[in-house]
Amino acid sequence: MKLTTGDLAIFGGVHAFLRPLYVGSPNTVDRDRLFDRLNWALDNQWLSNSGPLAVEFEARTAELAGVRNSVATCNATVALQMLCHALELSGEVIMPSLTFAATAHAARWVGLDPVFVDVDPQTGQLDPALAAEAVGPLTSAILGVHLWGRTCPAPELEKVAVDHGLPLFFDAAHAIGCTLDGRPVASFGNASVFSFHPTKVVAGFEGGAIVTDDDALAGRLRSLRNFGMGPGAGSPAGGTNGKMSEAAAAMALTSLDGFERAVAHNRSNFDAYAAGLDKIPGVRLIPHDPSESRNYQYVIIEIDEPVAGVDRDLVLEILQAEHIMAKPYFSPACHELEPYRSGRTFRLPHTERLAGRVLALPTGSAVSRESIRRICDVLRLVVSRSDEVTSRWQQMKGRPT
Ligand code: T4K
Repeated sequence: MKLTTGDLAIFGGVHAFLRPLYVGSPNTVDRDRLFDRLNWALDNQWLSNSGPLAVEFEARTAELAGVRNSVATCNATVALQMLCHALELSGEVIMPSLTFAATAHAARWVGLDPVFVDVDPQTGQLDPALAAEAVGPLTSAILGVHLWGRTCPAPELEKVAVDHGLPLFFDAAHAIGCTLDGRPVASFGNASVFSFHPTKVVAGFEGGAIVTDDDALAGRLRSLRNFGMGPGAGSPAGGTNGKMSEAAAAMALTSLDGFERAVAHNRSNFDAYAAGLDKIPGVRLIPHDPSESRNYQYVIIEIDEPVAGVDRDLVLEILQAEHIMAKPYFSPACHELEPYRSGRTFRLPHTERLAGRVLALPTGSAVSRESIRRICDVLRLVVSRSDEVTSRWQQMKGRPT
């Protein structure tokens, strides 16, 4: 256990972990089951183009999302792009800025202008009242994001969308298996998009899916995914290659088999963080609401510098020196990135504040409760000795103290 600032790796101490602990390490899967599926695909001599494994994965993800259709894709970014085309959007799309760049870039890539709206300062989720205020003559849709697997206020956003006659869709990249008052979050709005990137709770090497109750929309998406061919064809966008391969589907199915185990492990890790971070001044674990069930794949803390005595970026540097590879998800927020940053005249105070304060901590099957205890010990030491930590760091960097 580290007792003094000299024990911290950033000041020459021994790393808290020999091997780096990553945010987003893929959850373990049953390898025999995975190789059985891959062998089956090879024996079957059908490796892509809506093969049996991708079709099975679609059925299982539709059921989990509580909707009739799931359209499996190569990743979530292309899925979002295809969905923008299938919904025939033009002009502006209202969305949060506090999200991964993919949300905004997907819209931009298909010629839409993201209109960024601020978030609730406590939850980090899109503020529906501000979304309503942002609706203008060029608005063609609202795009909600279930950030960190928390639920964005989907029923309130549905009301805004209905009031203004706008389509509503969700970036649910983080939110497979999440529910609000028992209802799968991916069943809100016109459609939702999941990601099955290795960093996600269900991973397909790469992969995505669009889930929807709208059969006609699903038909258009299936055609767009396959070069614009087949039933549902005729989009002005033509089509693309957005298909999920059988190898990705084999991995995603096997990962899905272990979904409940992964969530239970993540939940136990979340509780260990909650206990370990309790009473560390200025370190707030973004909580969950009793109305939600989550997959807990993202554990997010907020560092309140005036209280903690250290800022988020220094905490990040200290943790990484310990081989605790925390990530500042999501900083900078999208409106601070090009191509949105240049010429920007507006501010998003809650987004900017949170983007400067949040950190994702490692979880998933590679992370044990004992590892979490050590991570929390490091955070407690840093905050309890924040003055000493800051002045040593300033000396080390040759900065005036
Ligand atoms: N919408 C939202 C809200 C999203 O968060 C994302 C993706 C998308 C849409 C788009 O989904 P996809 O098109 O990707 O399906 C990573 C992922 O690449 C990205 O998929 C994910 N969100 C984002 C939150 O994280 P980076 O730039 O942070 O990646 P990188 O290389 O720094 O890796 C992240 C962490 O994961 C590191 O700690 C290392 C670890 N890692 C990563 C990989 C690939 C592993 O341990 N093993 C691995 O195989 O974007």
